Amino acid sequence: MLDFYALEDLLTPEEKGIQKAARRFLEKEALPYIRDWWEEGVFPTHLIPRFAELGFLGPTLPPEYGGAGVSSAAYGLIAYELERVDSGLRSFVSVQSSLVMYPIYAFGSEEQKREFLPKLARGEMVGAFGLTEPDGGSDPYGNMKTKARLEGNTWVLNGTKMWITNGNLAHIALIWAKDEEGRVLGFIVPTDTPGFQAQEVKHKMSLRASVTSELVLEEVRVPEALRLPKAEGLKAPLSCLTQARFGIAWGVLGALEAVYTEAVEFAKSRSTFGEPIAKKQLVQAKLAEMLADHTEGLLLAWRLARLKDEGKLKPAQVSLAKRQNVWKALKAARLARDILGGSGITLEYHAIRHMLNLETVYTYEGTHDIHTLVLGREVTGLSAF
Ligand code: TGC
Ligand code: FAD
Repeated sequence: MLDFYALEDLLTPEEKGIQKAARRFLEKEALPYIRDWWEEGVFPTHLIPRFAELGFLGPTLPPEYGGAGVSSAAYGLIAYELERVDSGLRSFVSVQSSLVMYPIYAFGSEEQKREFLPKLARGEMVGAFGLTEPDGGSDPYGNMKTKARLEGNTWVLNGTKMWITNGNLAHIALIWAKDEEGRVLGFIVPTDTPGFQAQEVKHKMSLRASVTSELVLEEVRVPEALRLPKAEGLKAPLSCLTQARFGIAWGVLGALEAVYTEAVEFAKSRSTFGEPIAKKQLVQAKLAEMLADHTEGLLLAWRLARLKDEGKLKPAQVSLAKRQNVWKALKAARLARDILGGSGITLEYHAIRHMLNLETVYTYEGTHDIHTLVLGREVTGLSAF
């Protein structure tokens, strides 16, 4: 791992082992093929059982529910290694772990936890998280048109969700909907329920090795037993986002390492005006910027992980880390693309793929500007949304 400030000294032996094992596996089974998957616009579903074997799915959950009970930093390092290959691989794991397993664990009944979590951990079941709607994702409450109406002991769901990762792969979708009083409730919806349809979004120029879908629910009937009993109000889905944003703050540093390493190697081997471009001050300034950003980002992510395990984490701290680290990674990918010159526009190199992926990461899980406003509210006490 790129580690300018010896962060490894702050990790436990277990955390270091998890990071190294993840890197070994991904270098052999994912990195050599990612360019083709991305170009073909496919997610490598054959890796799902391998992710499960390696404990990537719900790793922080207790073993009784299929997790490994590892630390938040260990989860962060898994996200880092996945996103060093591609943001699409990290997205799959983020959704399954933070946006599907976490809410079932935090807001589900004991029966729901025992029924779903072990299958999700084993990768036998894939989940999706449906919060965003076509009219706009930044204001999930104001734009939520999906309705849940109670008929006897059955909920009837109607609405449309947009940009849903894993939508066409999922066996279950967590659907957030408003009841007749406008309260936000969460439902575990088996995707083979009559009236549920997933349509894959095509022609994406970002996150191509990830499945993104529109979900349409027409009179979808779900028993009360599949409603998350402890989830009431927008706070429930937002607290899932806090988990996923934490993983993103780590993950994008993996992408930053990938583009930085590639740019350094290229700069040393490329000569203009009789000497390597690595010897030019303007190129060195760009590389120094990337290294500084990676180093700062890693320290931020590590501290965030320890605060999380100590139960002291505030959502605004996660907003700051998501905002800063994604911006740093995107900036680095653009700089790396630049250093590579014309070669930087082809998929022969990783920079442009990471750059295009990171445009999505900049937008999902709260756009850069939404996190700016979260911080603005934290500082001033005034909401500028
Ligand atoms: P607001 O009044 O601020 O909050 C409502 C209640 O929620 C609490 N809360 C949080 N709790 C936990 N974590 C957070 N991050 C929280 N943010 C707020 C808050 O304390 C309040 O609780 P209570 O007890 O008072 O009711 O709500 P608002 O309507 O003003 O909205 C605030 C805003 C704009 C920050 C929020 O809506 C927001 O985060 N918008 C961005 C939406 C977003 O990030 N969507 C992501 C969709 S999922 C996705 O993109 C997956 S990509 C996955 C992948 O492929 O990797
Ligand atoms: P909008 O909310 O319409 O925002 C458009 C622009 O307006 C942005 O620049 C935004 O910053 C700005 N803006 C909005 N409000 C304000 C304001 N108050 N002040 C200033 N500027 C503002 N969602 C899910 O629920 N589940 C998923 O699995 C999921 N996966 C995704 C995968 C991909 C590939 C993508 C692209 C998105 C995914 N999303 C998912 C949706 C994602 O969370 C939303 O795209 C995101 O929240 C932004 O919503 P929006 O696209 O509707 O943009």
